Amino acid sequence: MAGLRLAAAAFHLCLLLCPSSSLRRLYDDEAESTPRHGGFRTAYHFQPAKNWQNDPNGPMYHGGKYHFFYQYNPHGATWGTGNLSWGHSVSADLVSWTALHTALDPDSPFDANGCWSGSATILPDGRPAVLYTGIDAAGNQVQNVAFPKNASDPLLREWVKPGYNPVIPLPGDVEHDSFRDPSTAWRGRDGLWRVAVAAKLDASVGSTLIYRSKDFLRWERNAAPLYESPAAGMVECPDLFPVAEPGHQNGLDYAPSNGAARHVLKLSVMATLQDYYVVGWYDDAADTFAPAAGADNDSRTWRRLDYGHVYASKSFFDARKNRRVLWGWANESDPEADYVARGWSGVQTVPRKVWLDRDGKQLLQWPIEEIETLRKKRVQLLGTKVNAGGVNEIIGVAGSQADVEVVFEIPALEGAENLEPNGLLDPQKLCGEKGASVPGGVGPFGLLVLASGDLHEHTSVFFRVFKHDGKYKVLMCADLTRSTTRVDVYKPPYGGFVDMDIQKTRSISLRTLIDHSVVESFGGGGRTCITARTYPMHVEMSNSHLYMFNNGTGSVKVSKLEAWELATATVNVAHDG
Ligand code: DQQ
Repeated sequence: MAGLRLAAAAFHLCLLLCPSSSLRRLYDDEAESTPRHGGFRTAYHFQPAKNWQNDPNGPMYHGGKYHFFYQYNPHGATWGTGNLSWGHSVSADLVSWTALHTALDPDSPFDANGCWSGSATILPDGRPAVLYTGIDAAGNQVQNVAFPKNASDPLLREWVKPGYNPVIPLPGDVEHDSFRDPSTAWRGRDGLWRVAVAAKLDASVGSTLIYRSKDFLRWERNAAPLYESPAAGMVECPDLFPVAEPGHQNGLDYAPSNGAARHVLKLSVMATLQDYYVVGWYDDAADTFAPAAGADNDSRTWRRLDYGHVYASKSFFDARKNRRVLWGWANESDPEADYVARGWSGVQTVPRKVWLDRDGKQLLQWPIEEIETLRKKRVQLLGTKVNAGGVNEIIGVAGSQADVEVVFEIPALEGAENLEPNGLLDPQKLCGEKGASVPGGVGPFGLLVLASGDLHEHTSVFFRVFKHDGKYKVLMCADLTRSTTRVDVYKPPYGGFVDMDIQKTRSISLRTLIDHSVVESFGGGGRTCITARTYPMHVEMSNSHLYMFNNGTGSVKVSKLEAWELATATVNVAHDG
């Protein structure tokens, strides 16, 4: 029987976390897993067979297939060495992917120095079009259009770039290198197309411009930008999308909007490489977006889409399942020489379904249900306790390729630590100061993943409850500081607050997807997400382990824990369509 066991080899962690008397063996299973050969390469996250990838581009559902394009360097594992192309893969289920030839390559005067990010739009006749940024022969950023050569090819293998490109040249008030990343286009009540493009105006004001068009070919700039703020600098990869009523999980495609429909605006802040979003109202008469009351215009004050290592995210409406699906790029965190030696760099998050929480203020994000088709061996525990100082091993699933869902119940909140008045300002710093090894009141409790048997290496994903201004605040952390014994990789503590009423719920859920070098976590039902890249050294010699721990003063009840070992998906195995 699979299940939980005492962290027999937990000596090193317990020096930090717990009195050894508190460790408990619940039940045991000796099932061991064989580490997947190939080190840090992922088993079910999207990666091309080799080379560099960064931003997700033009995801769409068309003709019964999902298409995913991505920033790709066909010549190597770094961004800088080549002029970027659009990689292209297709899938029936967003889990298994077949690689096709690149869709766009930098071979025309209007994109001679690179085919940068962009998006797909399904035209009224069902034909897809992509708008993308070309770095032209003079080094200017311009916006181009491309269409499938043969729209009835089910794989849309070849793409044609009309000679009349660029369709949107560089405007006079924008620097040559600050004009890019067209969004999916949508139509307003006047029947005109709109597209959002990132630009830095007058060398300093980070903006999202709106262009309008009758025919998808000739585009005119709207006088008012959709967004502008001098504070955050250049903001890339804009994504504006409508959301259903709070609490409704269905996604919406673009529809004419009179300002009464809630939309989400997501921007990627270049200075911090972080994605932020805000809920607000978009009006297609003026082409303006009003963030909900109380939201500042500086995008850096908005909610983070992911408090870890995710950038340049992009969503699309999935007509097959009537949902909105979002992807984001998770870059490597080890030195360039290492990923060059591996021959690949960059992964995409798992596709996430996104919808608006009941509070109307925040998104909920959750791995698409198709990921669950990979679940195989399962461990389930109901009504377990993790005592103060306890570290319990979850055994029976391969710790390097797993999906773990756990619900922690908190019997008493009274012991929560006090948070100083400005403690809410920097959750990442707080996670650094109050790591898993710092005993608390209510928490820290959570998971230790990708752990070596002696716990020398482990990534901790955990919660800690604070008292602040008469209320309780839940902090979620993913701490990489002990994730690897290597010193030359970026291994910060990541953190974000979970916007929920813990006093009411008295419980909090955590789902963590573990995939060799990715730890992707969803706290509080997907209110707070943290994606981390990690490079544990023990995987060369031994299996990775999985633990639950509690380093608070009171015990925590685990009302439900389910952990699955995940099968390896067929993702772009060497094959070129
Ligand atoms: N990456 C692309 C740009 C975009 C940036 C170039 C964001 O189009 O602004 O690879 O990561």
